[in-house]
Amino acid sequence: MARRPKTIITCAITGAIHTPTMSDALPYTADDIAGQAIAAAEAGAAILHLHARKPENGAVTIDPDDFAPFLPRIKQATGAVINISTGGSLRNTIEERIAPARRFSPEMCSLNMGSMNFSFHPLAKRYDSWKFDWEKDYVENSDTYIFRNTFRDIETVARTLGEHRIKFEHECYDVGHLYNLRFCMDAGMFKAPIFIQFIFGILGGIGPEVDNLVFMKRTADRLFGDDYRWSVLGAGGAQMPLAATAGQMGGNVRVGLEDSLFLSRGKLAGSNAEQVAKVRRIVEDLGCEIATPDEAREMLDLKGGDRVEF
Ligand code: KMH
Ligand code: ZN
Repeated sequence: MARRPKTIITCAITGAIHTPTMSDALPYTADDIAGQAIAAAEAGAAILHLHARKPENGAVTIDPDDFAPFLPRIKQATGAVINISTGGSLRNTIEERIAPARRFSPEMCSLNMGSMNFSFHPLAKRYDSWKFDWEKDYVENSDTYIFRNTFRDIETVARTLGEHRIKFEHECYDVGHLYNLRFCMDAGMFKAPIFIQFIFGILGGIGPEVDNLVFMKRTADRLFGDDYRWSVLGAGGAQMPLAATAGQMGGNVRVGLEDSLFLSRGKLAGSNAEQVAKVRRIVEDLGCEIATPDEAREMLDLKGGDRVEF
């Protein structure tokens, strides 16, 4: 039997959905983002997907100056691949959203493959009081957001960041996004192997059922053949169950407090590293080996940690 490829664990450390009220573990100071990212890498994450937060109140920020205090610290302490989000806060232009990646030229960046509703407003009902002023409005008003990722936006990201030889984490929240990606590949925007993050359970995207994962994978097989690697992100309670399914199917997995604040049903995770350790156990129990950062670099054809600008 052919050897199974190793499993790449991505950990998304803080994101732009959850707020400090929702969990004391959600990192938002540079010290905490760096510390949790380093611990996640030590626990087995080969790729660290990073957003920034304002250190005084945890608000989402895409100011490159807010990434500057933690990127070099993470690089110096780990060999992990650093992936900078271009998702922003759902309120920014694409030029603003790619500013951190342009400045720091990481090995990887996220690239969202379609425009959509992207809402987490139901979370607001769970809290009577909030730690910081901005949180309630931010969460409640997410039912008015359109997450804009037009073909022109995608082309801008591909052209601007492609010059930096950045590899993209193509975030696909529904089957149509796979077809958008095929169209962009045919237009010459991306080079194989591409890396697709199948995303399930975001309100506005496809639901977190195993049937949907099988369908996304089958569709991607048809559209991309051997030209792609894939990973699974299940939002909220779907995180670990879908990671286990992806592990069984030979895929890669993404965890982290950006995607779920929980370790298991009703139990908040104490840190990102706890989630990484758990998914690592699951993957290893299934008979798979996890990939080191250098193995992930080879599998995804990355430019190398010595070619970043931080
Ligand atoms: N929070 C994830 C569902 C991005 O950073 O570009 C999507 C995400 C977007 O990771
Ligand atoms: Zn993100």
